[in-house]
This record gives sequence, C-alpha cells and structure tokens, in this order.
Amino acid sequence: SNAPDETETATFGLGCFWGPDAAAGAIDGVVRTRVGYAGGTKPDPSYDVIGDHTEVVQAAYDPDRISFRKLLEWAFSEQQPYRQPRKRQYHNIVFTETADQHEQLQAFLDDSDFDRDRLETRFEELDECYVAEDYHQKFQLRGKRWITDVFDEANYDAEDVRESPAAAKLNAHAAGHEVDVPFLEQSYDRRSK
Ligand code: MHO
Repeated sequence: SNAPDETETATFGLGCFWGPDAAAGAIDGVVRTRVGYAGGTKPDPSYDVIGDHTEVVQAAYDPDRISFRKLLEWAFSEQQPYRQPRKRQYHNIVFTETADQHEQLQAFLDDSDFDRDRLETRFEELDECYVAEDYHQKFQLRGKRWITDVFDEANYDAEDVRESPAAAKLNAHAAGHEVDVPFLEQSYDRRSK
C-alpha cells in the first residue's frame, strides 16, 4: 500500500503540546501525530531554547476519512479563540500549508459566528515545523512502561514510535481518550509496508 503518501498534515498551536498530541491521536482519520515548534524565526529551536516559536501538534490525516475542516472544528474546540496565552510558547495558532487548507479555513471562518474583530487566534502559513525532542513525543504513552517495552521489544526506535499510527492511538488511550481503531491503521505503518 502507498497509504503514507496519501496523508496530509495539519499543524496547530494549542498550548502545551502533550495534551493535543494525545487528543489528535484519538481522532478517527488521524493516522500519525508528532509535536514540534513552529511559528517563529529562530533556527533549530529546542524546548529549552524555544525562541519565538510555539509548541505545536502536527497531525497526519487521511483526507478520504477526515477533512481539514473537521480538524479545524476540533482545534477550535480545544482553545479559547478570544484569549491568547501570555506566553508565545503556548499561543493558539492555526497553520495552513496548502491552498486547499487555506480555502477550508476561510470557509470555516465565514460559516462560523466568531466575532472576527475579537479573535485572538493566530492564522499563519506553515513555514517550518521543527520536530520536538523524543521525550516530548507521545508523552502519556511514555508513562506506560509496559506499552513502551512492547515497542522496544519490536525494535522500534524513538522515531519509529513517534511515527507509528498504532502508537498515536495508544497514546490517546493512555491519556484517557475514547479511541475507535477499526483496523488498527496498519496500512499506514511504514514498518508494515
Ligand atoms: N512545564 C509544564 C508544561 C510542559 S509543556 C511541554 C508542565 O510540566 O506541565 O510545555
């Protein structure tokens, strides 16, 4: 299957990225999640030297199963669009990276009844997203040693776990989200190609 090429990515700043990483993983049609830093200008940011960047979650989704619009609805349900956290690290940002996503964002804003003058959420074109340190990826899952041990025994390295569709669902489960895994997303796993 060439499924991995069929996914698109949605990137959102929604505060501390641990929670949105798990919440995004629970969404049916989201097949991979990762956390990172985006929206700023500092080259190669890190958690300790984040500069002017913001913590973001990046969700790879199958556009045949979920629309960017649905992900926008989700992102807006996870934030307070009229209040921006004081720290830029935790800003609410909706990134778009294709013309299609940009159009879906405009349509979503046109159709919703936000008071546009009061909206604080930032809207930006995604420039670069810097992947965060391994210890921030699938943070809740990392607290479940018996699960991470299974990945270790299957010889997954940190990047394999970060990019694993199964790990994204397990991370959501570990965080207490209801997860519907109809076919374990296996065709998306680059290790099972
Ligand atoms: N330092 C805060 C937020 C972490 S989040 C990755 C905490 O420990 O909850 O910014």
